[in-house]
Amino acid sequence: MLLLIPAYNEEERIEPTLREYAAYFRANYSGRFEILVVLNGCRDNTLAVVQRVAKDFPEVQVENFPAPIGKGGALIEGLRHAPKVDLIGYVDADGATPPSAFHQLIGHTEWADCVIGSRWLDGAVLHQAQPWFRRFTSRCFHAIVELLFGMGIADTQCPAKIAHRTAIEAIHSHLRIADLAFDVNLLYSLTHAGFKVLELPTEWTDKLGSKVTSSLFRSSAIMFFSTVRLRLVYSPLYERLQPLRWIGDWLYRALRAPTVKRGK
Ligand SMILES: Nc1nc2c(ncn2[C@@H]2O[C@H](COP(=O)(O)OP(=O)(O)O)[C@@H](O)[C@H]2O)c(=O)[nH]1
Ligand SMILES: [Mg+2]
Repeated sequence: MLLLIPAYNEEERIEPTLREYAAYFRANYSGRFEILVVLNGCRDNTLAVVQRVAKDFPEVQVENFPAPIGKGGALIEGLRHAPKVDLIGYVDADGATPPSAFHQLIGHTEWADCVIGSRWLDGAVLHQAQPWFRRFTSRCFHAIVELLFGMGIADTQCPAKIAHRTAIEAIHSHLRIADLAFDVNLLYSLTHAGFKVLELPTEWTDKLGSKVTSSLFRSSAIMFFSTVRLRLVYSPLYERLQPLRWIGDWLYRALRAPTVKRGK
């Protein structure tokens, strides 16, 4: 199993998360797991912090991309390692998902191609919920995603996800959202290709220091545009919309949004 942890300026939050995950999975999944932290453009000391932890836990590795590839971009890079492992997943660097909750998701991978944690299903345990305005924007985003894609997933954005290698390999070339709407891209590409996604209630502790909450308006606008763009990419109209592509490119530049190099 390979666990990816995207991290951006996380020197304050990542160390306990890494140590907890490494110790937990060494005890419960010995010899069969690795952690890969994927950094990009950090302006703090995250890299040195991760390297310090890696000295104690050789299961921890790090990849550092200098370019601003975003959380989605970092995960797209990390998921390139899928062919080397049986299961591949990701969690946030701040420890919002405890390792035992992630382990529970792994326990259900026999029943689906991808298993995802949910904060919005009955049975979810929220030790500390997100602030009310975050939950409000999250529900608005959910309504848009449901309207555009109708996947019937209550929480596309919970960053606790694990999938079989085969599923990721099959859809990797369809991953093109570099920002925080990456999860919608992943889930829609999987379900569209006929893979089964199982959503299960999980455990969650909202952590202080969120970068999303501190730039909520810009992040939400970027996520909205990316979701609409994804809908267009998967629509028969897409080829005919090519002459209008500059509008999208302009919007992403104006919002300083991360983008992925596109094949076509
Ligand atoms: N590699 C990378 N990771 C990012 C970027 N932006 C956010 N992240 C990571 O994404 C995760 C979620 O960020 P966080 O601010 O905790 O968001 P929240 O929990 O949704 O409020 C953390 O692990 C961040 O370090 C980015 O631009 N690049
Ligand atoms: Mg967080």
